[in-house]
Amino acid sequence: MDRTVFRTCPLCEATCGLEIEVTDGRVKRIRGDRDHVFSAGFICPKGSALKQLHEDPDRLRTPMIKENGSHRPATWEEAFTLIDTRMTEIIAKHGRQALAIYLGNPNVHQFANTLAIRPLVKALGTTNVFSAATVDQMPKHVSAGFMFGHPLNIPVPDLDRTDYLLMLGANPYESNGSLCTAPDFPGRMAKIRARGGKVVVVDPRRTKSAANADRWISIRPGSDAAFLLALANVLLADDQVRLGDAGPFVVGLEEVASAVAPFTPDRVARFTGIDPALIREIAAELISAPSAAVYSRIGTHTVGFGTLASWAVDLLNIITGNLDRPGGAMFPYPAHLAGHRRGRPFTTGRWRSRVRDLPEVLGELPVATLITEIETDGEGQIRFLMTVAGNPVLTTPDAGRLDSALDTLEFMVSVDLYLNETSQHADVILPGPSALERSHYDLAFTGFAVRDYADYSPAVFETDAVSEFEILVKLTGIALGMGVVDADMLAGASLMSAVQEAVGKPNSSINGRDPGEIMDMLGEASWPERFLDLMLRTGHRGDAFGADPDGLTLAKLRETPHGIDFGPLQPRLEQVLVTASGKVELAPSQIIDDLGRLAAAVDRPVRDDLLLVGRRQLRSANSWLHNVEVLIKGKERCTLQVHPEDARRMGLSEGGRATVTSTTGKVDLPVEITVDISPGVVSIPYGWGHDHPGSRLAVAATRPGVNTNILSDSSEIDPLSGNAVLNGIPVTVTAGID
Ligand SMILES: Nc1nc2c(c(=O)[nH]1)N[C@H]1C(S)=C(S)[C@@H](COP(=O)(O)OP(=O)(O)OC[C@H]3O[C@@H](n4cnc5c(=O)[nH]c(N)nc54)[C@H](O)[C@@H]3O)O[C@H]1N2
Ligand SMILES: Nc1nc2c(c(=O)[nH]1)N[C@H]1C(S)=C(S)[C@@H](COP(=O)(O)OP(=O)(O)OC[C@H]3O[C@@H](n4cnc5c(=O)[nH]c(N)nc54)[C@H](O)[C@@H]3O)O[C@H]1N2
Ligand code: SF4
Ligand SMILES: [Mo]
Repeated sequence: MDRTVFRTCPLCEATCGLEIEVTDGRVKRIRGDRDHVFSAGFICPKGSALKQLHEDPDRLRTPMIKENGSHRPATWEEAFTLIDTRMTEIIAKHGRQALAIYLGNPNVHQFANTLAIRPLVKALGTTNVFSAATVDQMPKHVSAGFMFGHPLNIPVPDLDRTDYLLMLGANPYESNGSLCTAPDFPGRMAKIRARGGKVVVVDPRRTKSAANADRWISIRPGSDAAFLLALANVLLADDQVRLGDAGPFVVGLEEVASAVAPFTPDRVARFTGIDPALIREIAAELISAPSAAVYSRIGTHTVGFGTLASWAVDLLNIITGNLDRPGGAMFPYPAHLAGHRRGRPFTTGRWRSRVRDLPEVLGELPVATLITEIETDGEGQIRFLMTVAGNPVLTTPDAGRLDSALDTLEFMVSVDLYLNETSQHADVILPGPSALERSHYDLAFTGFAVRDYADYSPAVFETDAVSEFEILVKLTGIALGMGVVDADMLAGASLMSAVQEAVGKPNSSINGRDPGEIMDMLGEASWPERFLDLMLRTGHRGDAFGADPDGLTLAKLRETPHGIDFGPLQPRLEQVLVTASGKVELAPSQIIDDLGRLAAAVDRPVRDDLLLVGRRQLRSANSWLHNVEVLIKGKERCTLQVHPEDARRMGLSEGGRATVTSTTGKVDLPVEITVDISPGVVSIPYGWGHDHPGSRLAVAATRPGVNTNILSDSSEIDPLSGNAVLNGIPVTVTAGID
C-alpha cells in the first residue's frame, strides 16, 4: 500500500518539511515538501537519510545491560529495575549530589523530550546538571539575559528583508544556520545579494558561505569580540550612533561609549589580524545600509570571549538602529507561548560548582567541569551519570580524559539510540523509537525562526515500542523514589497540574475555567500531544479552549500538514523586555566588568602558535550520523586543513599524515592543503573519532576519523557563560605519526 506523509526533519535547526513516500510499511523516498509554508521544498542530504537511520541495524531496539564489560539485550522491566536499585543505593550512600545528568542536542529537536526533561532534572535533586549548551550557545543566552532580561529573548537576523548581513563564525552553507531557523539559509543569503544587498562573512576559513558572500574577512580565532567592539568604537567616536525606534527603550549608552573607547581599530588590529581601515569601512557600511543585521554563531561563542562577542553583536544591532525593525534583528513570537515571557530578571551564579567554583547559568554547570566533578574525591563527587541524547565523549573538551573518567563511575545510564563512544560506558542503555516513529512540533526552533510559523507532523510509523517520553517519565519516577511506576499515572498527574496552573493564572486565556473540562477537551491523544495542545490553545494564537473558535489548536495543525505561516516577524521589543529597568540594558555590569580581560588580551604580544579551529560538514550532524553509508561515502572528510605556507614550513604533504598536539592530547590525521584557510590556522572537523572498540557502529567504524575534542582543554572557558573554548586552541603540528 502506498501513502505519502509529511514530516518535519528533526536533524538540524532548519526544520525542513519533508515529503515521505511509504510503500508496504517501508520508506520508499524522502524529498523536500514543496508545499511547506517555510521550507518550500528545500532539503539537504541528511533529511533523506532519515530512512537509513530508521532502518539502521545498529540502531538499538531494546534496552542493553552491561555485564562483564559487554552489552547484552535486556527487557524494559529488567533495565528499569536495575536503575532503580542502583540509583537508590547510590543516593542512600552518597546523597543526591552524587547524581549527575548530561543532556545532549537531540533533546531540543523532540518536543516530548523538551517537556519531560525539566521534571526529570528536578526529580534528580542535584545541581550537577550539564548540557550541550555549554559547548554551544550559552554565551548568547547570557548576553540576551543581561540585555533583554530573559535568556531566550534572542533576536534573529531578519534574513528575508535585510539589506546587509554581517555574519561571523557561522557557516550556514554547511550547517544551515543556528539560533536563526531558516530552511535554505544559503538561498536566503543569495537573495540578499540578488536584491542588491550585501553579505560579509568573518571567519578564519574561506568557507563556502564566505565564498558565496560579497566579502570574506579573515579573522584571528577568538578575537571577534575585539573586532565587533572596534566597529562600535568607530560609530560612537564618530557620533554616528542611531537608535531608531528602540531609542526610548534603551539605557546605558554613555557607559558603553566609555567602555568601548579603548577598543580602537588600531589597537585591535594586531589581535584580530584585521586592518584598521577595513574595520572603518565595515562600520561605515553597517551604519549606511538601509537595514542591516549582525549575526554570529559557534565560531564566536565557543571561545574565551564568547559572551562579550554575543553582547557586541546585539550592541551593534542596537546602535545602528537595527534592533526590532524589519531587515534588522528581530524577536520571533512562537505560537505556543502564552504571552510574552515573564519572570524575574536574569541572573547567574545562584550556586557554584563544587571543585572549580564555577557559577551556575540557566540552572546548569559548565560541562567543561564534568570531568573534575567526577574525578575529585569528597562529598558531592559524581558517582552516577545519566546521559540523555548526548555523546560527550566526542563533543565536550578534554575528551580523552572524560573517556577514562566515565569508567570510574559507580553507575551510568544512557538514553540513546546507539551503542557509541559515550553509551558504551553505560551500565544500562535505554533506546527510544526512531525519528520516524515519533510526532514532531518544534518547541525550540520556532523561537528562533525568521518567520512566525507552526507545524505539526504525526509519526510516520506507528510503533508499540516504549516512547522516549515514557522512558523519561519512568526515570523521573525512579528519581523521585517512587520505584518503577506506571508512566501514565505520573504523566496524567503532571498534565493535571499544568492545567490547574493555566486556569489559575490571572493573565491566562483560560483563567477561572474548570480544570476537569479542560482535561476532557484535551481528549485521548498521547501525553506529549496533550501537553502540546494545552500550550497551543492557551498560546497567544490559541482558541482558548473554545473561547476563540478561529484560534489555533493541535487539531488545526493536524489538518494543515504543510504548516501554517503567520508571516514575517513583527516589532515587539517593548513586550520582550523583562530586565529590572524594563529597558534594554546596553551596559550590564557583569559584561562591562569583563572588558578588562579582553583589553589585556588585545595588548598582549601575539604569539605565533598555530591556532586550531573546527568545522562542520553538510553530511554530518554533530557526532552521530556517521553510521549512515550514504552520508560518509566518498573522499575522507576528517582531515587537517592547513595553508600551503604553513604546510611548506612544517614539511606537510597533501594526503600525508600529521600529528597535532595540544596541552591535553594528540591526534594524527591526513593533511589537506588549502588556500581556503588563513595562514597560522589549522582546522579539524568535529564529531569524528568512531574507533572505540566497545561501540556498535559498523559503518562509522570503517571511517572513524579522529576526535578533535581530545585537543580542547577543559580548563579554558568563557567565564560569564561557562562555555567551553573549542576554537582557537594553540597546537603544534608535525609531519607523520608521532
Ligand atoms: N570541538 C567541537 N566540539 C563541539 C562543537 C564544535 O563545533 N566543535 N559543537 C558543539 C555543539 S554546537 C553541540 S550542539 C554539541 C552536541 O553535543 P551532544 O549533544 O553531546 O552530541 P550529539 O552528537 O548531538 O549526540 C547526540 C547523541 O544522541 C543520540 N541520539 C540521536 N537521536 C536521538 C534521540 O532521538 N533520542 C535519544 N535518546 N538519543 C538520540 C546519538 O546517538 C548521540 O549519542 O557538540 C558540541 N561540541
Ligand atoms: N551539517 C551540519 N549541520 C549542522 C550541524 C552539524 O554538525 N552538521 N550541527 C548543528 C548544530 S548543533 C549547530 S550549533 C549549528 C552550528 O552552526 P554554525 O555556527 O554555522 O557552525 P559551523 O558550520 O561549525 O561554523 C562555524 C564557523 O566558525 C568558524 N570559526 C572558528 N573559530 C572562529 C573564530 O574565532 N571567529 C570566527 N569569526 N569564526 C570562527 C569556523 O571556521 C566555521 O566556519 O549547526 C547545526 N547544523
Ligand atoms: S537542512 Fe537540516 S532540517 Fe533541512 S533536511 Fe537538512 S538536516 Fe533536515
Ligand atoms: Mo549545537
